[in-house]
Amino acid sequence: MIWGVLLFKKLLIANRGEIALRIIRACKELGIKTVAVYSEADKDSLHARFADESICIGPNSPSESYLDVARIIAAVEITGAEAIHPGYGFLAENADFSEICERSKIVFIGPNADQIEAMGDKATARETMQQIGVPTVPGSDGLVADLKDAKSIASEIGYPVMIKASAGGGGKGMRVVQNEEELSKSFDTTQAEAKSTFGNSDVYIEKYISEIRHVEIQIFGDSHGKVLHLGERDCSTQRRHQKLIEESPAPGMTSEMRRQMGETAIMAGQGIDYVGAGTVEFLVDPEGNYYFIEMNTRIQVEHPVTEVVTGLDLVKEQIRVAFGEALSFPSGEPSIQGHAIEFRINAEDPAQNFMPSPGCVETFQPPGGPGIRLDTHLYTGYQVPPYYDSLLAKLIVSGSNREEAIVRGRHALDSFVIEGVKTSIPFLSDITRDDDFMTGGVDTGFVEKFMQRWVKR
Ligand code: MV4
Repeated sequence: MIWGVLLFKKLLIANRGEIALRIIRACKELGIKTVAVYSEADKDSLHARFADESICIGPNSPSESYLDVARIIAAVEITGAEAIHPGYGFLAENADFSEICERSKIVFIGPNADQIEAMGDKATARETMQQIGVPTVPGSDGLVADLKDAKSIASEIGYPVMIKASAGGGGKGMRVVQNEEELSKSFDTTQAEAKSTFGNSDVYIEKYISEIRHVEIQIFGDSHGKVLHLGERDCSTQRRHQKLIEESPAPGMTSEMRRQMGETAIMAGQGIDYVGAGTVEFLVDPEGNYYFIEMNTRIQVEHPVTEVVTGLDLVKEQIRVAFGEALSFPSGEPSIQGHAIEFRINAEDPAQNFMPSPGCVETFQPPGGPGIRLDTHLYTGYQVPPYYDSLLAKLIVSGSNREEAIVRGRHALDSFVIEGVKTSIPFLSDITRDDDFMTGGVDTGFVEKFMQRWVKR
């Protein structure tokens, strides 16, 4: 047992849904008591039931509950919790929140404000990575001030280019332009949109790379200066920047590429003295060249894929390193066993352009068997509220190789019964039967092409 962790007794979870349950599990294993916070819409939720204590912090709207810093700090004070786990989304990448915790002597399970800020501003992140020697996409050195500046950079690197908002990320606030005429039309608009969406008009430019795969490396740092990596996840199966399927290892990845990209991701983490779980996102082109695009300073939705192929518990490790423990993970290249695939099951109707489908879960019959993990907060009779993201469950399947994982995934999806709300299950099941998906030749354009075949089916 880890003595340092045993010295602390109570952790508050500033989140809801499946990730709140995932954090409760980690705490049970570490012998830490948990406090759940919940909104009125979540009064009958499992996270409020399974935590040792729970407190209602406000009405349905996220801004008056899970995003309200004052209410969450008040819940910490009332319950005497010593730490906060923010999960993903909500306050997880809010530098001010991390700093408020630090100043209030509450352990924030995540990086400090400086580390969050270093990566939150995408142009700064890009410049920092360039200085460290991490490969970035050809483009501007830092911000682009005006159209004249933009034109000169674009003609140097060649069209098409992308204009990206520095305060954006995850696909928000970006535009592709094919030539100088389009650049002239779009530049000021992109700046103005960035200003109105993010309150910051800063933009930068990158060469547009097509036919890419989205490959991200999981890293972990501790407060003793150590940073290691846990291999990659391929997240190319996305629709409108919403990931649908993630897997590890990435199809087409060689151990030499993993070693190189892993080294690069560690350099990125060390360059900002990173502590905690982080993800370094790369674009990978068909020749295998890779470029840093963003870093996420939180535990990600798809972390179980890495847990399954490494056999490690990332949430327990987050808690340990936040309390100053040294990383307990083995050093050196990670040992990857078999193949894991995560299917995100959302309360959405794929036949209606993925329209959200809240309501009552009348039947909940989950799949099981070898190589099946299900992270979910559902139960029969659960009311899916319309106020939050539509993730209902994460089905993580594994096998000794990709083929076995796909077959298990297909059968698990087909035997998974959720009635009362529409879900993405049938759509995901059809993807597991697709030739392009099965051969692993999937890039970020896959879902759109698949949709065209799917609607005509
Ligand atoms: C790009 C790109 C092509 N070239 N940057 C989208 C999300 C954000 N993390 C970065 N994104 C992209 N940046 C350059 N210079 C294409 C995308 C992109 C994408 C990236 C990852 C996964 C899916 C994507 C879907 C569309 C566009």
